[in-house]
Amino acid sequence: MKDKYFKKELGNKEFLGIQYLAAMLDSKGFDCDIVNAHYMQWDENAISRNVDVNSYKFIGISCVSQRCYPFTKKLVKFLRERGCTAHICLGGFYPSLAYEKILYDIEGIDSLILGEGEESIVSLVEKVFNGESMDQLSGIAYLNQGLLSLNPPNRIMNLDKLPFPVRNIEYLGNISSIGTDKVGKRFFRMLAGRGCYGKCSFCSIIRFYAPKYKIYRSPQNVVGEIEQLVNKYGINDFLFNDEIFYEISKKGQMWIQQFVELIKQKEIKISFAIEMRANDIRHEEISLLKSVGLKRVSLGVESGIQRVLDEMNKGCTIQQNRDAIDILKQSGITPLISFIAIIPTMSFKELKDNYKFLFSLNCFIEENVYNKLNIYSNCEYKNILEKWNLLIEGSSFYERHGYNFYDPKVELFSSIIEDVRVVFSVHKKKLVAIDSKADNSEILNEFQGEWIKFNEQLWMNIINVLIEAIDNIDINNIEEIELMKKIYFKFINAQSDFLHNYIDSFNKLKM
Ligand code: B12
Ligand code: SF4
Repeated sequence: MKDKYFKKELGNKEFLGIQYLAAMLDSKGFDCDIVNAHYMQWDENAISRNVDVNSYKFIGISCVSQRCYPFTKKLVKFLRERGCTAHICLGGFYPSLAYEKILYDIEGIDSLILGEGEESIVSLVEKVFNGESMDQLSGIAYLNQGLLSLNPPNRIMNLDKLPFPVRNIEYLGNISSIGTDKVGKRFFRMLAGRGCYGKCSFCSIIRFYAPKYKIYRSPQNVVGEIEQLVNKYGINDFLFNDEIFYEISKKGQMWIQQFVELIKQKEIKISFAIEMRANDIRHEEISLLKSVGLKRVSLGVESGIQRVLDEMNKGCTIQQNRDAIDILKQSGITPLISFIAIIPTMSFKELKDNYKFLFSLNCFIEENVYNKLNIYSNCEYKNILEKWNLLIEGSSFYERHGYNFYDPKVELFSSIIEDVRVVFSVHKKKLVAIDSKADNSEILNEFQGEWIKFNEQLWMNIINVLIEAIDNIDINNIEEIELMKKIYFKFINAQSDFLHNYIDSFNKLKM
């Protein structure tokens, strides 16, 4: 059972960045191995048990998000302590954004590659293997006698010249590293291009890709890769990782038309999911894409408060978000929305309105109910917090920025909802067990349908009861707050028991 879950859940961790890098090195004749420690759930000891780390001349470590940093640092230290003499290079989002601090923070690294890595890694590996200096290479940062040496990266303007990312089982460990979604269907991750024209103040994309716009692969190149994967693996489901699949511009519209025509011409039967900005959703393109297998669109709705959307520099109105969801629903496409319920600058009134908006959308996803704004290294939103005097500087540069709340009632709400989330997290394991026990996806689908409705109703009650309780207390009266919490958690524990019984009865009856 555990194994099945492992494969399903971690199957989602296909990692295009390193698959692209391996394909590029491969195409230049370098013999390279991928170790997907994240996917394998390996710590540093498991890595050294399973991989002969001292047999490599060059080790590249991907630190894709800021959250990977503490482990990355530990791993480099561990490798050096084990006598590893390879050139160690880090790449990914976080090293690209915080290169200087990282170079001074981790003793054992030789270089960082900034931005897209395919061209830089080849030049770097050639230099390292020839024992030559790195000083002329673009996209590389390193310390030269203790001083920062940096050549900024260039964007890859012609993505078609990159080899397709490696997918074969020799590189990826085993077949289950091809993604598997919740109802057990395998999918591949894909990229139709890179970058986004948006300027959202909480997002790291805008600092990573300069210039800040989307560069497309040609439709021929994307469809060629799809065709190859369908023929080789018989897998027809695709999840596009692009931050935006297309934008409404002459170029974007033409791209969609050609992409759709090609799939039709070649008679490839696929289903796929994409990510979009709400203001780029129109009936025309959505119905075209639907005709060749579009099933789901992820939308960064983010907030139901216009002031907050503006503060986020989202470039979208509440109405555009609503319209986009309506268009998708009318077209028979599932909207998967991301939403940040709790924002530090919010008033309690805004928080209440935000939940009203969220529940009115009829697009329930549990995480959205307790999502709080995450502020990653040096994103624009940090300046907003500074202006509001809400920023708390953490003790380590690699922690997400901490913050206080403008409204004490929002702060109280946020801390209580976090505790509620912990109470309910025990049920997640049970749900996973149902997921992995169900060999019949019809039963699973039926359960999931019922479960979503049940869970939405449950969370609406949880939120509404808490909002009412906080609305009615004197926020400066600690005793009153403690009493309210006591009563509220009695209610929460009863809800939790109720949920436990619901899941258990389903488990016994249907599986
Ligand atoms: C798919 C995805 C995921 C997937 C799969 C992970 C993966 N890497 O494929 C999953 C769902 C697991 C995931 C999880 C998370 N993700 Co994510 N994810 C993405 C997403 C949408 C696409 C990644 C991708 O395929 N990019 C395309 C490839 C080609 O680019 P790439 O991975 O960056 O790799 C290139 C370069 O970075 C560089 N490079 C990368 N590694 C290395 C290593 C070396 C040695 C070298 C030389 C170069 C190099 O070269 C690569 C090729 O050009 C990105 C956004 C984006 N568009 O990139 C967010 C993104 C990377 N994720 C992000 C976040 C925050 C997370 C989570 C923390 C979310 C959460 N709250 O849990 C977790 C963290 C997981 C973890 N353990 O750290 C943020 C990171 C922001 C930051 N500053 O840290 C991003 C940028 C989204 C955003 N808009 O802010 N994610
Ligand atoms: S639309 Fe998405 S990817 Fe683009 S800047 Fe905004 S959050 Fe980032």
